[in-house]
Amino acid sequence: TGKTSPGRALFGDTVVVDNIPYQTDHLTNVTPNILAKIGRNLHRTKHHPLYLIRKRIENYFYSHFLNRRGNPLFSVNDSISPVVTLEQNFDSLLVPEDHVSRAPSDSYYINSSYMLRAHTSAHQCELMRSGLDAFLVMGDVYRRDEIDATHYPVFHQVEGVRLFNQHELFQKVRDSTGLNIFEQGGKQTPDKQATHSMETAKLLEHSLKTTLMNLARHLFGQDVKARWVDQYFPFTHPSWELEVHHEGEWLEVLGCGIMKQEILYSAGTGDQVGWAFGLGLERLAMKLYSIPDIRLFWSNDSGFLNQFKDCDPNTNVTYKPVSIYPQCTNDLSFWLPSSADFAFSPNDFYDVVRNEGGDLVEQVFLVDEFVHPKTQRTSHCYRIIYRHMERTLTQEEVNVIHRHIEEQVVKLLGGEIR
Ligand code: FA5
Ligand code: MG
Repeated sequence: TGKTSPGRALFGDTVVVDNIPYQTDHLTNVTPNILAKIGRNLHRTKHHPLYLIRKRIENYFYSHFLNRRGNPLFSVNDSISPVVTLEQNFDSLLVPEDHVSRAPSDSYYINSSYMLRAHTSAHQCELMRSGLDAFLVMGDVYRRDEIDATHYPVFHQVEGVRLFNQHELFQKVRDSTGLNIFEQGGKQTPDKQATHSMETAKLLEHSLKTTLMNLARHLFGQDVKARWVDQYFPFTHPSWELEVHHEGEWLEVLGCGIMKQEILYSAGTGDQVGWAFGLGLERLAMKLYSIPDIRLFWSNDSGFLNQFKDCDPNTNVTYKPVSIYPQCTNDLSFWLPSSADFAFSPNDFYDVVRNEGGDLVEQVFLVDEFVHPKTQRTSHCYRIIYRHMERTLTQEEVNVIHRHIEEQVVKLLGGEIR
């Protein structure tokens, strides 16, 4: 359709990402605020807490997994561009056409062919195709998501993949004669894929869960409280999530599973089997260093950064909040555009808020939704909580930002302020 998208309204015909121009189209929904995060590379910034924890993870894999020659088994890739094709992020991983993660309300699209990766799994296929059997990928990932203390639209993941041939998988089995990694004419069950033998499923699950539980112990100590929860991912079966206990609650820190055989097959390595995981660096760092709010990772404030300045990856640091400044709360109500213009989602509003308010916005939520009985128009009321991480905000300052948000709601989203 010839209708303008919020992306077109922001950038016109071309948007420059990582120094490369791209034609905008109806799917374009990246924002200047998000694009400004590309190249920050917090996971490669010396002494940043995300760098320290990433090194701790790397050291675990370097010291515990060696190949026959005594060299590290896992190779590390930490500088792959976050700009990927939809094929890399979704199709290569068997994500169905109608899966929620493909919705424009959930991912950042540059246009109909390119996007900002929503997970580091986007690189699994290309790295397997290049011949690697064991690798880690570390990088920034981008998602349109809620706004609160543990969610941020840019965060960092570490992907791990390990492949095995028949010999490697059965190496530690006492009598492996007659065992086969594949099984013909089998069926998929909750415990295994159709082409895998039961032994393959059990050995891979054991290897994966021991590797990750030992990583959790390496990070948080021998008596870390952690549990496995069954999960679903389109690219693994069976799949699990690991949760660790943090401040009285279970915090999900990673997803993992046995890689779908179809994916290995299309990567040209169908005679192997393997497991994969993807973990969230911020969540782990928040627990390890007692960092209370995910926005702090983006702070340039010396009060934050200096607490990690002299640390090496093995130092145990406990972050001490500099001080807690007061919040300002403002509500904003508007009539949604009629759905003929474009399908409005709350994430469209959250992006406008982030764009104008940046990290001064601590939380946004929908407090009221209302349909006018006569006109059938829908109105949303959002509550925006503002707080500066390093000083007290005045109500006047907040009002200026709030007014800018109202203006953008009208201009970009076609809303009508009530
Ligand atoms: C994934 O991204 C899968 N690619 C993980 C995977 C890889 C599964 C390989 C199987 C095989 P998920 O969406 O659950 O899964 O994200 C993984 C982790 O990233 C989460 O456990 C969490 O620690 C972190 N995470 C997810 N969303 C956010 C967010 N908005 N802010 C901060 N961390 C997040
Ligand atoms: Mg998850």
